[in-house]
Amino acid sequence: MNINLRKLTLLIGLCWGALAQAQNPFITHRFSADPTARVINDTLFVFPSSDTTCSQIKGNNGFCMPDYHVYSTVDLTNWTDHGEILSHNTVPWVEEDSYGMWAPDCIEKDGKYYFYFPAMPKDKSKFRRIGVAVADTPTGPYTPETHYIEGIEGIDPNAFIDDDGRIYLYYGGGEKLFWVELNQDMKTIKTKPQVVQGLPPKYKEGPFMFKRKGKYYFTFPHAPGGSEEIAYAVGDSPKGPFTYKGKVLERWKDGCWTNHHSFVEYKGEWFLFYHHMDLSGNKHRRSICADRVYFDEEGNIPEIKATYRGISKMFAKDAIQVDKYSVMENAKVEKTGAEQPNWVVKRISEHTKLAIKDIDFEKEKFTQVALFASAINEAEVDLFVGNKKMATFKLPKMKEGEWRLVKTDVLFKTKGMQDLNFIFRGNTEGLALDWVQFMKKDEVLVGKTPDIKLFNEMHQRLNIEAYKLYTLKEFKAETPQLSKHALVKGKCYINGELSEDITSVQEGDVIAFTSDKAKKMYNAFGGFKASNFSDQEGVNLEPCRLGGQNIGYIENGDYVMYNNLIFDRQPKQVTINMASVNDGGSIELRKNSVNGEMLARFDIKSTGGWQEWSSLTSEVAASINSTDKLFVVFKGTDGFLCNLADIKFN
Ligand code: FUB
Repeated sequence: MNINLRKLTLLIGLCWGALAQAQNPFITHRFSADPTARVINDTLFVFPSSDTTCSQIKGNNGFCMPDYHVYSTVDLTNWTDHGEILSHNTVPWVEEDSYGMWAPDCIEKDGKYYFYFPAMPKDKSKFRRIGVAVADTPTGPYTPETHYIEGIEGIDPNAFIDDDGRIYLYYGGGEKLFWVELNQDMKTIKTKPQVVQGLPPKYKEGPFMFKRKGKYYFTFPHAPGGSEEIAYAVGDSPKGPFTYKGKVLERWKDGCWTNHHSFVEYKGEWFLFYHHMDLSGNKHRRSICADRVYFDEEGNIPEIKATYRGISKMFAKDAIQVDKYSVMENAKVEKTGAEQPNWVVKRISEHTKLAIKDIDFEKEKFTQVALFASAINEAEVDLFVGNKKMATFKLPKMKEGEWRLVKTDVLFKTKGMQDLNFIFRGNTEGLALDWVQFMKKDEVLVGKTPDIKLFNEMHQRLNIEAYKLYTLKEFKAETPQLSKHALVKGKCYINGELSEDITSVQEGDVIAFTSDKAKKMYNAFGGFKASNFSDQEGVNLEPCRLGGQNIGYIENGDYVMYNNLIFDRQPKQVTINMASVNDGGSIELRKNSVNGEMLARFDIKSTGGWQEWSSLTSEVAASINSTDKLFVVFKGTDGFLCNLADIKFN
């Protein structure tokens, strides 16, 4: 599989529609670019384009962009994917399978939603034409007009309705950008296209207009040299002319040539939405991000720094991933070597600047704070809330590669929104930070082990959530799984001390596991989720429309293995729930190895969509019992073969 590990991590743990802990990028279950953010009835919607992987070059400029999804949030943290609203094969005037659905926009007028998009026309009259589709709700269904808007051509439409009710459409990519006034029908032009005046030379695209305190802000990606920065100009009329004011977001210097953005005011704050390729490392598979915008007193936009912190809510009571910083200088974010990847801050020195802004302490009375860190020398980390020192972590000398949870009392209690700042002292060579979390006295923090991989396996199998704070009562309620079908042979540390007895946990203790021997078992006859595998090669997890997660991104030769199934009798049949858009290939259930005795075999046939699920049943051709491993092996040719949601024997 060539999906990178950062993606894998971010995909794991998401459920269909709801993407928790959304920092940058904030949509991670699919690639998306060119985000236009709009506030509609107290909800923040984002209308981006979709980047996908084509097995052959399709579309233009290496982009493979078949459709549009719409996303929304009400809390800046949990995003809902409302699914596809339009595709290259659902618009009458668009060339089928043209993969050229570039940057869109959507705007409300008189209770209707007008979705503007550029696409390749069937009549091949121009590189891109601009069309409109109309809906009664922001999430659709959208009905596309049968023909594109006559009289204009180009990419990246942006609609703007001024306070006097006049409607403008901006668009284009090249040395020039254009504006045109639309009729009140929103579907036809009222004036001839005109060049937007006052902009600097060189390539520009993706215009986005907004009005603030009577000023018109004409904003655009601009490539004066190298990749695109986001720039702005201001004027006194939506028709211009504008005065160029400079850049608001620096260009990417890592190979992502494009950027494309929008500005939006939501619940009294301003935000910039944009895209980057950090998740994929591939400039044709971009992901959407957002950061806060602050205007100065004159209405200028001081340069915005792209952060990993993003705009989501972060709470002191949760594990705050230090790599989701707002400001970092003289340090590096690196991936740990663990199988289940994780990012940590490394190469720290006393010159390191590290801040994570806007952490919500709510009204909680936190008395302790824990830092998950690795240090090969004794070092000290001061944690400041604003500019007041709240705690000092004294990190002991650890073994190379060892991670420990270091807990300390806070020097004062705080509440509400606060910024965290870190200062480093001592011998910081080899120092690395993973996460920090605040606790109250009666809480038990189930901490990570020195071995991230083992801990992840533990919490996956025991169903104990990593980073979660449990009250002692909750923790005890969660742990009955330690008995019965679960088997624990590993070590448990309580407050760093090896402990034989997990039930002796006291209030305020920190628990760390160092074994992967515990195993949650599933009844093969009850039906179990494909995602509950014990091992795998090549597959990823993704949100499943049926609930939970399915395994997906499956290619030829990938497999999943289960050594966690209880067979209390010999099964006669097996039923799987799979989805695919392709015909061809097979799913093989085998015993004990990828080439083991065949239990059942299913041909892969299209179900009409990656989330259109279909049940297939087969006789079980060989014996199997609880001591056997079940291998599900995927065979086929190029591309993704199928998704698998669950398996049930009977
Ligand atoms: O996403 C395809 C194109 O790349 C957009 O239309 C441009 O704005 C650039 O982001």
